[in-house]
Amino acid sequence: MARVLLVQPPPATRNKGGSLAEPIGLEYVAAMLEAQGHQAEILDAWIDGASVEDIAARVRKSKPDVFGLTATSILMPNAWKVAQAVKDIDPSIPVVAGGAHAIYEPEWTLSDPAIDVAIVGEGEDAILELLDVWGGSGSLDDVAGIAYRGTDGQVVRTKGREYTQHLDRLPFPVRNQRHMEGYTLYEVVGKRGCPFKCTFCGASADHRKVRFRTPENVLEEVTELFGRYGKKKLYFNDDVFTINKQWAHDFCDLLIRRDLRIEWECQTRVDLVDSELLKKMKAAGCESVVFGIDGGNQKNFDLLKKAITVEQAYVSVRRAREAGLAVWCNFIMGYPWETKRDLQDTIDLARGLDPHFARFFIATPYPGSPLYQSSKEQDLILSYDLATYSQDSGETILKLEHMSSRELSEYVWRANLLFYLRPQAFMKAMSGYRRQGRWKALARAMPAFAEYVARVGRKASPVMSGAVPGNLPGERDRRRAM
Ligand code: B12
Ligand code: SF4
Repeated sequence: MARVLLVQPPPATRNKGGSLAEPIGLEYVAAMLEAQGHQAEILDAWIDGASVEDIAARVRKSKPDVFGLTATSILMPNAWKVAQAVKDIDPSIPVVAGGAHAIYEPEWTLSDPAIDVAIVGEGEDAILELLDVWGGSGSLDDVAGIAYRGTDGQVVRTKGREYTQHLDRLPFPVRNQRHMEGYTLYEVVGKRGCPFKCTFCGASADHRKVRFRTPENVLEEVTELFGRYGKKKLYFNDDVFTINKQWAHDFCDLLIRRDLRIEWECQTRVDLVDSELLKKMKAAGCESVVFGIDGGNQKNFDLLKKAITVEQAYVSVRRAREAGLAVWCNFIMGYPWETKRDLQDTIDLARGLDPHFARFFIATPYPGSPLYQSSKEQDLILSYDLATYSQDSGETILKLEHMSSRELSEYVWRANLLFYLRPQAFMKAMSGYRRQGRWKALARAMPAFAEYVARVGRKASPVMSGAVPGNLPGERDRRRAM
């Protein structure tokens, strides 16, 4: 039996790139470890408000046999700091890192010698095999889907690991009471993978085959979750919730039949919904839906390989509103080739679609995405310091062909103002809050929203963080202070 400490490192910057989100990858890994008789403990530095020193203190106290980290690219600089702190305490503790950065950039992940192994794919089975190796049986070479530093210091990638085909076989994520009280929403993963190839997205790089849990299995997890920690809104982490409409229908039918009155939110694509499905989602408790629009005109949709049309965007946003859902639309501005006309098209499209909420992000070449690859090849990336990928500064890290970084920030700033400073947008945002039953959340978010407006006013960073609808800026900071 091994004792494993699993850690989500502290957020890198003030704009933590989202919300207080459950480190669900770690929770899945912990579940598999516990199911096989190991002991796993999760330290989520975001919700625990833990610094690198706090994590080091925990390592000193609990002396784990193995130390695991999860990180997207923007979290990687802090993951390296944490890994170094562990090695300073005891260099013999194996340190393994998983998550998006390890999947897409294992060599980069291992560029800091404090990390011993990168998990290149799913981690539930890989960690068990690693424990066998570190327990004395077999060698790292035999563990599929990892990368490690060989004796000559060179990174060795082992053969690829098959993605888990039958997701129902995975034990439900391990959560703990204190953390669950803090999260604004509970996160659930109904399916894994996405077959689309949007060029700005990491998920498109490994063309993961979509695999589904059965609706019954998802509901069993949710029932258990509510039984243990009380009822809360759910957020489906699935890349595209309605990727298979039949699955979405079956899931909603089940919720309606069982009359569980669960409130939930999800993200999907404008080409994969219709009125019947959207109405059924609403009847099954869905309160809001996030559409990734990501561009402002057909030229950009095509360049981005979005595989959607402007018309589909109009039709689906309208249908979602008509179904009674609060609608969020995400936009990305500042692809290297974009002209000021393109940016104006994005602003016009946002206003024309008229969702309840719109978020405008600055195009960022996240490692793993085709945008990263092409920008790197064309020497368009201004910074490889991952801490700068958080959009915190409001400056782009891409070389823009048709404008300066400052001009782009101003367009993003203008997009927010022109979208929200319309009487109907204000009314809509209010009705969005009402539909989501979020009056308390609104009250809590107000001071942070005022801070955000002030920030925009100072032109410090026009990017509104809070990637999950329930988590407007401020909610997570409030919780961190707890
Ligand atoms: C839902 C989601 C979110 C949610 C919540 C995420 C969360 N709970 O942490 C929200 C909306 C908050 C969010 C925010 C952001 N996200 Co996001 N997100 C996702 C999404 C769609 C699903 C993540 C998920 O739940 N996966 C399911 C779990 C089970 O998988 P997993 O986390 O990968 O974990 C498995 C393995 O990686 C491995 N593993 C992971 N950690 C560890 C650790 C150990 C020790 C081991 C052994 C194994 C292991 O085992 C796990 C089980 O198999 C992914 C896309 C994707 N399909 O991965 C993007 C994705 C991860 N996000 C991305 C980005 C860019 C962001 C933001 C920066 C966006 C922004 N501009 O604000 C922020 C950053 C947040 C952060 N943590 O730093 C990128 C990351 C790209 C990159 N190179 O880093 C992705 C890949 C999508 C994309 N656009 O490219 N995100
Ligand atoms: S943006 Fe969405 S649809 Fe496109 S590849 Fe990424 S997860 Fe898939």
